Amino acid sequence: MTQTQPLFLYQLPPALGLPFSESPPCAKVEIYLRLTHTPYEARIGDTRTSPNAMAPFVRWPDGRLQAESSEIIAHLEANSGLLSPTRSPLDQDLDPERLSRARALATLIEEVAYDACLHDRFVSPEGWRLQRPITRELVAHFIPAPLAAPAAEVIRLQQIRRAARGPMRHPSSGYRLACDAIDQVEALLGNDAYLTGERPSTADCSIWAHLIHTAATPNDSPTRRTLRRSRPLLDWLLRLASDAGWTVDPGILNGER
Ligand SMILES: N[C@@H](CCC(=O)N[C@@H](CS)C(=O)NCC(=O)O)C(=O)O
Repeated sequence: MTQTQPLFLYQLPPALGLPFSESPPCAKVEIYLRLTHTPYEARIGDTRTSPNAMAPFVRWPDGRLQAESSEIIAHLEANSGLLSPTRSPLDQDLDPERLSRARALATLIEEVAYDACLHDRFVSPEGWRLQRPITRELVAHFIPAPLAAPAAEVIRLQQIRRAARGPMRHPSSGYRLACDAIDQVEALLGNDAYLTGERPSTADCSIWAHLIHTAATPNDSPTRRTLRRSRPLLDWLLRLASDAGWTVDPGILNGER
């Protein structure tokens, strides 16, 4: 009898005292897998073996490799019985109008909040002071330890270039856009438990992964301040983490630790 291969999720390891990946796109896929009770095995991913040279990527049970967090989730949504017969698509039967607003916001957050987070961690001198040991530790998984320090500086330069590819090219207007997007997420959440009402959606997974990293970044920024001011958003971040079976110290998110 042939043994079915599990789904392998290749991702960057946890950092900052959080129990999930230091990379928002990796955390987005992992929370989706957990909320849908999809069986998987998490592995540290070497981006040199990824189809798009980035993490996350997965190895499907048939052996194919696939990258791009949104495409991985879309494939799982479209083939919900693939890995677990009892699994339903996360976005099934949600209010279509609310779901489409949440998805549009997810696209915006992935662009502006992600780049703001890169700016916080890699461009800002204080951010890099705090991020440098995390990046060194990450690269030491893949290359000989003596090369980790110079490699981390190369990665910093790459991330500085990536942070400046969109609105964060002009940090003051970039941060304004990102803060405005966070305000829109708060407005969409309203008094509900999730962005799409009583149940979380794929948009919750995406926005959650980016905003929990914004809140947990150890150095101050306009986006972190905007987020930390919002009790409903902080509660929503903790609620989703708990639904996924993760214990997150609230002090990491609200600065009281
Ligand atoms: N659009 C991609 C973005 C993935 C991404 O940016 N991954 C980062 C980690 S947060 C990465 O692997 N960076 C390595 C690099 O840029 O060389 C997705 O959603 O999967």
